[in-house]
Amino acid sequence: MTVEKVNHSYTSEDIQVLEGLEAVRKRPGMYIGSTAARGLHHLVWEIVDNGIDEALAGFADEIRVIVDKENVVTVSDNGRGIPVGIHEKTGVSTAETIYTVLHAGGKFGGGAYKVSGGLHGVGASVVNALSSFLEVSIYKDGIEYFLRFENGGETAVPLKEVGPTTKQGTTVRFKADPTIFTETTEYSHEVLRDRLRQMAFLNKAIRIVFIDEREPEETRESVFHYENGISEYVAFVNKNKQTLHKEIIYVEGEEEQILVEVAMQYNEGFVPNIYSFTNNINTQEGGTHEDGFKLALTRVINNYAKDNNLLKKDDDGFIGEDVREGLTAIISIKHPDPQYEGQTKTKLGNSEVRRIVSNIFGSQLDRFLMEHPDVAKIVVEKAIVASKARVAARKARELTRRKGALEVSSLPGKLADCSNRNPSESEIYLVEGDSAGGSAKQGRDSKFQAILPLRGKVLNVEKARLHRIFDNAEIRMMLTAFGTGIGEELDINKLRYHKIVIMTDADVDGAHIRTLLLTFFYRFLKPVIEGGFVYIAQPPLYKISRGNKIAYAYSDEELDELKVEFGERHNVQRYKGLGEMNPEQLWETTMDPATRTLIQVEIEDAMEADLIFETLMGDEVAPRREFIQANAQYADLDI
Ligand code: 28F
Repeated sequence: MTVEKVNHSYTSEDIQVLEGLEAVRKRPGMYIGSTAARGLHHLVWEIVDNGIDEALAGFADEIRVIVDKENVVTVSDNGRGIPVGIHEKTGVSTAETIYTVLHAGGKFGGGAYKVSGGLHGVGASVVNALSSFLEVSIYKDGIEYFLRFENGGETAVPLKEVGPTTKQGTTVRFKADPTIFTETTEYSHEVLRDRLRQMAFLNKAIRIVFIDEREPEETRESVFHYENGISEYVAFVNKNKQTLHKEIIYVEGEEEQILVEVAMQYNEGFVPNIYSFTNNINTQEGGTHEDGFKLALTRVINNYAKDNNLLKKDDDGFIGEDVREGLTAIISIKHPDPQYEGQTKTKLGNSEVRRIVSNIFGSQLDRFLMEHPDVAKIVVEKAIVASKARVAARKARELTRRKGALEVSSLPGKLADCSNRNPSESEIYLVEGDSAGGSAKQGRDSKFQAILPLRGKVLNVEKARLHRIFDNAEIRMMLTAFGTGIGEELDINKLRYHKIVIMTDADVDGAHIRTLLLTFFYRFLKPVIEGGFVYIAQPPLYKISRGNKIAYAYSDEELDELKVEFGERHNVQRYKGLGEMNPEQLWETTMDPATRTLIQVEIEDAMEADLIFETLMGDEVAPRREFIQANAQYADLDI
């Protein structure tokens, strides 16, 4: 790709001295959102983004990320190398300035723009401020330079020449400060791997090498390089799905300095999977690029169907939903000045983008359909089936609504509700099995805890159309209890419990039921997950006792520790299911707010979560079996 103004040469005026790094250390959350795992990973993204920018500017094509056993991270690129001259305003090197002055980057100076990042682009100095040490090596015009900071950005070694080199680029090595990241300084292999892979999908010219020295040999090194970029991303998302046509539709264009890329492919499923990105950031709330795509898709398919007599001239035609059933699409744009809106600032607001994406994508899709009549026929037939199903679904929904099945006035009989009517103080436990449900009912605090026992495996939502969802008794009970409604009619303000706790056995079946529930929430009650209302209960795996002394272990490690503490002659009971605990034990270990551990369900990245669901729910049996086997212990779904 090309980016305008890349040859802008930086002068001191570009760097505005704003505030010192102490501000960052005092209130890290303000700069990186959190000091938990998420904020920790943010440090890596910040440095990686700088390398990606150098690549998008056309000067680098490889980024390497290494995590060593001590969780020290090394990121390097093969670009021009950070400028080494003395900076006019600060009197120290530009490299040192970039790492010690807040907001010192092209971004705030005008001129060249950052393509990558943007949403989090807080600057390299923030990473320095939050690191116990940070080193920069610069390989530029045959000379290697080095500088080092300690204790959150104090210059320990100012820029110095090391000697001659044949290399070219920038390498940054840092260790997150454990006094800031008190929860953890350990990176997640999966989080790093998934995002780096995504970066490679989104930037086809870039090769990303990820080396995790904490991993066994087989998973230590990953190389991500996708010459076909987002087309390969679509193939990746669809890999466990039955696709309807082989060729992935790919469109690219540029207008008013805005680069647009779209890739799409239909599968046999019914749920749309549309993911949009602006400057490599997943715009989870969508925005004008997604709007433009949807408008053009509906318009072009309708026109094609009518022009080719696949629809009658006076037919009402397809609505947007009809042409999006079973569609996997990636929309990626690069914009010099993105404006974000929405609750989580992940909705693109620039209004010109709607028209531009619609033009570029619309005209090229039109042409694609003309040139590929076989694919066009499949797409139109799919939309015809979808539009018929939509009419049927509406009738079914009206029927259910008339019956009052979704009214709170008819709360399900199996629900043991709580007496508190204030949602922010109320919890509902979704409990696997009637017997555990019984224990939970007896053990709970009925003032604020409601219990809903769920029998059997909840409907596999992935395979069912919306109208069939309403036929499922378990689903209807849940929806009635929650009170929000579903899909486009969902009103989060009507949610009757601000904690929805999934409590399943610590075995494969329990993991499966939990995944099914999460799929259902993800597909139909997404705002409930996004609002942070969904939790997973952590029942103990073991009870250890000696005489009157009792303790519970939630992991094998914990059990080992307790065994030592309890000494000889202790008794260990392994809980195979919730049903083996009596009501008091269930309360004490899993339900009492004073002692329990709840894991809040987060969808960090909707796409990765979807892939997990897809692996479990999709039509292909083999990957599902593999997944369950690999996670048999206590399937950690990473969500
Ligand atoms: C591992 C992380 O940070 N790579 C970078 C460059 C190259 C230039 C640059 C960076 C100076 C004033 C901003 C070189 N030559 N990888 C990286 N590579 N920064 S960061 O310039 C920074 C500007 O404000 C660079 C000519 N122009 C720019």
